Amino acid sequence: MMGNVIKTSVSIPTTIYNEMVSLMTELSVNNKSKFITDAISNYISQMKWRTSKGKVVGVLMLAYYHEKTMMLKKLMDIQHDFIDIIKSSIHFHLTKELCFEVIGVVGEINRVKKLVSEMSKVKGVYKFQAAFISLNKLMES
Ligand code: NI
Repeated sequence: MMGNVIKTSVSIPTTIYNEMVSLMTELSVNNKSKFITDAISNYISQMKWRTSKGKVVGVLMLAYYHEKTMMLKKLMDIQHDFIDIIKSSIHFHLTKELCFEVIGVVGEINRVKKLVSEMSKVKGVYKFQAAFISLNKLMES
């Protein structure tokens, strides 16, 4: 049960709205307000680390086609530039062409933001996602 609620009005692109409705149908979810609340809540926790201070810990996930050699070199160069905060990485060969990589990162927020920004600028990466949490918060709880 939700506590105090606020009624608000937002504009959503039709394509996103339709995707939401079909996902709700697939998942047998009827409560649109709860669905949107959960989505916003997830997004907030996904983005919150960017406002934290001190150290953050998390992973970068990338999917890419390894035949794009220029992109691959750029990805490697960036990782070598950030060896001070990159702790580990795992590479999965998904298909003959497609690779999936998870890069483990621990470091000062500004340094991590710089890495995420550099990585996200690399053209030709099929999927890129960053998931981080504040190390301070983690140690408090
Ligand atoms: Ni591979």
